[in-house]
Amino acid sequence: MFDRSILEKLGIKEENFGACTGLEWSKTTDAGVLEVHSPIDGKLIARVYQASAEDYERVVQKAEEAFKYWRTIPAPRRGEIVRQIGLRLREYKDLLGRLVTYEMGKSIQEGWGEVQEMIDICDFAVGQSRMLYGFTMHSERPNHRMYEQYHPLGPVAIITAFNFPVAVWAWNAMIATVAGDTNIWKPASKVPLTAIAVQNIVGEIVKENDLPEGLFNLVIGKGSVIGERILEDKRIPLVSLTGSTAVGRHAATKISARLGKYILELGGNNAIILTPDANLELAVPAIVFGAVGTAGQRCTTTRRLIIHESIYDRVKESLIKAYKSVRIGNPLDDKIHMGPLVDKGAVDTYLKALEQVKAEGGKIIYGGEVLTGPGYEAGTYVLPTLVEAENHYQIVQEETFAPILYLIKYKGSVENAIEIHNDVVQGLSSSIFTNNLQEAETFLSAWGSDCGIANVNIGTSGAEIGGAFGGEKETGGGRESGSDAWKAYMRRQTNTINFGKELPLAQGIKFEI
Ligand code: UN1
Repeated sequence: MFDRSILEKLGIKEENFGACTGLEWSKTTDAGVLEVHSPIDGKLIARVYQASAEDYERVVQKAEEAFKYWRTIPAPRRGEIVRQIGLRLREYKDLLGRLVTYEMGKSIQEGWGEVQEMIDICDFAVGQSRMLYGFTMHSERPNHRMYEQYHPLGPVAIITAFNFPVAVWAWNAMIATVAGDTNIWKPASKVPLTAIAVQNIVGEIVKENDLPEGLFNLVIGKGSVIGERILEDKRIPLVSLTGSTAVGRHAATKISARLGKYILELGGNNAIILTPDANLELAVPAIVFGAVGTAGQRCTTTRRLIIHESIYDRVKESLIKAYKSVRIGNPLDDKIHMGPLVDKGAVDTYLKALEQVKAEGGKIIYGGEVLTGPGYEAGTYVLPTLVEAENHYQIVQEETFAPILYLIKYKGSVENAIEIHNDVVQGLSSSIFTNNLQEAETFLSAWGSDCGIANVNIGTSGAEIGGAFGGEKETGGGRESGSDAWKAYMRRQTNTINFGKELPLAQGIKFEI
């Protein structure tokens, strides 16, 4: 069902190289090779020769050189390049979306959605390129003026995860580019081909505009070789990393040791609260999309449902019914809701989590199986699963990247639900379904949800790019994408200018010589 001519149209060969500085690709063949298989049918898509330490060094040098040029270009003109990237992505939306789906396994609707997310952030970044605002302040000294400005930061490393192989790069890279930074992208080794395709698309724009090598760099390589170097590299002032909390903790320690900056977007354990006033006609599809979309492998996936006891049985029955209608299969078919998990390792993780939840007293009420038979030969398709559980179970406290939804009962007021809701270490996304204003506002108040994202009457996943994306606690605290997230990609400078003939000191200090 996957038309292999798409690969050629996106510049992907049978054998590909792992590092690129814009147009020029590395030639290294002895630093390990990735064999990229589709989770859909298990077939080999292509090979990628990983980048070596020398390739990395070349990339960083080019990124540094290009930065010296790029920071001198006016921000709106940097925005013009991003505008062209957005236009080109529109042309490639169908092909790139199909490759995202074939390489990673999310439904084609979500594959296209992911490319749309890239296009949206391009549009956003173009506008932002004329709005890199600082404040002006009133100086306490006569004939003095104070203001602040935002300057480009330097080469920014963007380390992305397999679940959003291209959109998360775009959130970071398009904002970094208008900010005047250069980019070094390390994609997840499970999904290097979509990154190569994007690098080729951006490469066309680099060429057409006579831009220097080093503005957009890609480096596909081992964590132990490339990842560790990035974390320790003083030439990289900012690292934006999406991944597990364990990886983020390690990264933060290393980057902090050199006093570098980081944006971390780590695990979520997102919940939806259903109060007695919830409109279940809205809630049920939102829950199913949130729990089953991307086969439960979004950071924002709905993992816990906190349901008022008075509607618990009704919700449970509606969900079982809805889960029975989820179409699971080849995600390239646009009628399919849920494709495979990313690989067999992810299937093991799914099965182990279910064993554990049963051992802790949980009860599987739907799903819990690996699918077999025609269409499921790859061994990567599972049934989305509903489990009755309690919030304090160890496994419920963890983020399991699989379509497992825990149903948890609460009694009494919304405050009780919020207490359960916040009683996990992660803090990414959250939502409440209610038509009761007091409950909704309590959930959004300072003593409500402790997450970076809190929604009312919509689900936990599928955020728009215009908002700042990220979360609190062990989710890492970083913010990417919209709102004023751009500030993290720039260095801030406060300027005081004396246009008088005296030199008054602040705080009224007298110092005469
Ligand atoms: C992620 O899973 O890392 O809000 C990103 C969403 C998407 C992005 C998720 N816009 O679900």
